[in-house]
Amino acid sequence: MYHVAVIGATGAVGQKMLQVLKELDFPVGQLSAYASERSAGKVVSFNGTDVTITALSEDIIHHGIDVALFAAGGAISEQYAPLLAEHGTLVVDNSSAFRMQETIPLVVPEVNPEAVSSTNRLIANPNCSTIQSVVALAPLKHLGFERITYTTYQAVSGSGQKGIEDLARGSRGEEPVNYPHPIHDNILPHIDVFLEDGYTKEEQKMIDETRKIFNQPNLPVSATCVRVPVTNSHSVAINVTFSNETTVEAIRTALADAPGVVLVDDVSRNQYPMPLDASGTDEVYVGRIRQDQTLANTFHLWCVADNIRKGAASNAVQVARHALENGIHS
Ligand code: A2P
Ligand code: 11C
Repeated sequence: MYHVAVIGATGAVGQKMLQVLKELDFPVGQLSAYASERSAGKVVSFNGTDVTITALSEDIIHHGIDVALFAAGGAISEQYAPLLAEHGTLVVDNSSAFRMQETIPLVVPEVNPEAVSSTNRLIANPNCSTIQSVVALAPLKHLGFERITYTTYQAVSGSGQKGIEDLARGSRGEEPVNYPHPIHDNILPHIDVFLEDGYTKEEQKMIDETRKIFNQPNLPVSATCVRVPVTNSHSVAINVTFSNETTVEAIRTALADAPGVVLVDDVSRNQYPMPLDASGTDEVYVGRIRQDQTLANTFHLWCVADNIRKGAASNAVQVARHALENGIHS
């Protein structure tokens, strides 16, 4: 059994980590919850028990933590995650701070478990949109990826509690606080900051992380990331070109057998993946599989997953479990 810490335990992802640690039967001997000074003394619930929040400080290295799950944003991760890892804690970081560092594994257990080596105590959790996309694509890797494009439809829960509140505000006719425009009854082709080339950072994360996870640094990948007025679960339209010929039926067969994937693809009965069905689960749902009529060996896939669970909390817990099973922490 392990002493497990959740950093950012009052946030949307941190709260879900507490729930998922229990639901996925993670071997928690002791649970410690950390957040900012503002939350010190508040309580959160783990496995039916109240846990008092500790204000995060460098003292944490003396708290005997075996496994730390970080969900308090990049700046907090930069300050504390390497420090804890140096002191022997296995750290899984949900921020983007370390994802593209060469020596730090970026892991989705169903996709690239081999990226975890026994020497690395700091492991990065990919972006939520990336996680569900690579889970949907991994079973097709044997066909050879030539090119991938993503168009996302991302829920407001991806922005944390403040995104959910802006959608609620809009539905009451109030102005947004978190987003630059109303999200209620609207869509925003804008997630994270704009970069010099006109892409957003969210789009660039999907591009870079896909290349790293599939170990194809030069793979042509492009993305358009869009915020939609959905409370929870991201959807991604994927267009993928393979080096080898295949069929819709062969893709369906590969996905039906794949770990972490649920095939929902029966348009004769109006069956396709939707956010309302994905929310509250850890699977990635894939459907609307069809040939692109404009390009050879190219297919469309539609995939939906709970961005707070598989896209963040559940994947982090699964990564920690995988690392422990592989002997990272004694
Ligand atoms: P707090 O509630 O005390 O501000 P979300 O992404 O849903 O907004 O959550 C962010 C999480 O990160 C919260 O748990 C928040 O705690 C935590 N956090 C923010 N700033 C700090 C900090 N300086 N030290 C530790 N945790 C922090
Ligand atoms: C969103 N995907 O929906 C983002 C949230 O790099 O971990 C997660 C950002 C990240 O806004």
